[in-house]
Amino acid sequence: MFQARQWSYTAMAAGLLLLASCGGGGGSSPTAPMGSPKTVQVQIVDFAFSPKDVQINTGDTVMFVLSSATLTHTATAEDGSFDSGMTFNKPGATFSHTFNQLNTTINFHCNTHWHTNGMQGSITVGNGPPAKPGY
Ligand SMILES: [Cu+2]
Repeated sequence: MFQARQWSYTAMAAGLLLLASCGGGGGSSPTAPMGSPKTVQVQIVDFAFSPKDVQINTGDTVMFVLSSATLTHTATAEDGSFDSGMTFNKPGATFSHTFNQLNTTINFHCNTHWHTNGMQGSITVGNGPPAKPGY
């Protein structure tokens, strides 16, 4: 005779470790809120700044570049915040200044050709007021 034996197996789930990875959900880093500081070039061509009026944001840099053979120029702020002096001693010479002001307009000129050639310009930082008339 046959005895049907039912073997009950107790399945022992041993050693199964479910490793739940903690994702956190913060994968993507936000971009810089104000954007990266940039450098704007102003060429000194003959007896003029080009462009003569520049719009930048706080933290940006303006780099003046001598692009002609005349050497006796300066880039001088009327409020004294920067002054290149006679650094434009050869074509390609540069003078850079970083503007950390908020909402300001800085009028500047060339000391040598300001009155004779109207060699002047303005740098508006953020929402600065309009440049002085003629700048
Ligand atoms: Cu000049």
